[in-house]
Amino acid sequence: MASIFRIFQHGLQRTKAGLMRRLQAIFSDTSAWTEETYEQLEAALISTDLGAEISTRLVSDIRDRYERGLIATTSDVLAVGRETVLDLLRPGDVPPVHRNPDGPTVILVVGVNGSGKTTTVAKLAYHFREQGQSVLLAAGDTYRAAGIEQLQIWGQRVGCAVVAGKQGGDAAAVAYDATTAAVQRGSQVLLIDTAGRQHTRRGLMDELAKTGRSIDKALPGAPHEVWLTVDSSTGTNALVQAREFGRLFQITGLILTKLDGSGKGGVVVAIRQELGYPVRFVGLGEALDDLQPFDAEMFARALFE
Ligand SMILES: Nc1nc2c(ncn2[C@@H]2O[C@H](COP(=O)(O)OP(=O)(O)OP(=O)(O)O)[C@@H](O)[C@H]2O)c(=O)[nH]1
Ligand SMILES: [Mg+2]
Repeated sequence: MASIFRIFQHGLQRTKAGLMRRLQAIFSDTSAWTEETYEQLEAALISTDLGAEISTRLVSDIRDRYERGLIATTSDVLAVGRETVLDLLRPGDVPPVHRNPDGPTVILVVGVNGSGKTTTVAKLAYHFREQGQSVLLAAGDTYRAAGIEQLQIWGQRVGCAVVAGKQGGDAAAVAYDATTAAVQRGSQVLLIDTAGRQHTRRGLMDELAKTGRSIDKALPGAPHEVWLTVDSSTGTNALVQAREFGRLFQITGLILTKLDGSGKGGVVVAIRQELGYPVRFVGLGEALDDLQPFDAEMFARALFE
């Protein structure tokens, strides 16, 4: 298996390549750093979607160190970037995943259309199976044609049973049945897929809240974790989505999908900084083993080393 660092490096290569190209252009023929250098540097950082606030702060930190004669090269700039990003991700403050000691740990996966919920549920199933845990899946997307079938196909691939209802049926009822089934079967993890919904659609958001309540009815205290999938390429809109879903549930983690395809890996840091939600996993490709537990240090190194 490739080392975790290599996996992050690979997944972040577009973000990194874009950043390096800009940094080289800025520093290749710059003997003394000027106002223009800092402006370009800020633009380069913003292009990774680190966000304006973090980018500005990073640049002023770099400027300060340069003026005090502490740094002088591109690799010094990268080192400051790495250090700052790691600091902002606060890996030491990420609470462990809430596990239910007396039964299934129920994890509800929510997010806007196409953000990667269903494939993430499959990848998570694979992850927990690899850890030797018994996993049950729930096809809570009763809206989209083929939404149920898509999860069933994944279930077969991973070797997990899937609780499903009818298309057009009541998603909250499926979630209730699946939770009851997970208890009866003695499953260790229940992963519940949900229909994609725009955070601006009130009716659909209410239905999601109802799904949450029916899970709690089937197993008081559940869901134990609510994970929001966010497509990393959505940039700052990811912040809006996270905020809106956060009104329905206490979001306990984020899953940043499609980091491999976007040049905007910095959004991970912006969300952590603004909303405090910890990143649990990142999606670095389409294969089952392309979902990686988030590692702040590997992330910071892959971006800036
Ligand atoms: N490259 C890459 N593709 C991904 C990743 N995660 C998901 N995808 C792709 O994104 C597309 C949408 O994924 P789904 O899992 O169907 O998304 P969803 O949120 O369930 O979509 P809806 O149910 O329609 O709301 C699929 O083609 C996935 O293969 C990732 O981390 N990297
Ligand atoms: Mg889906």
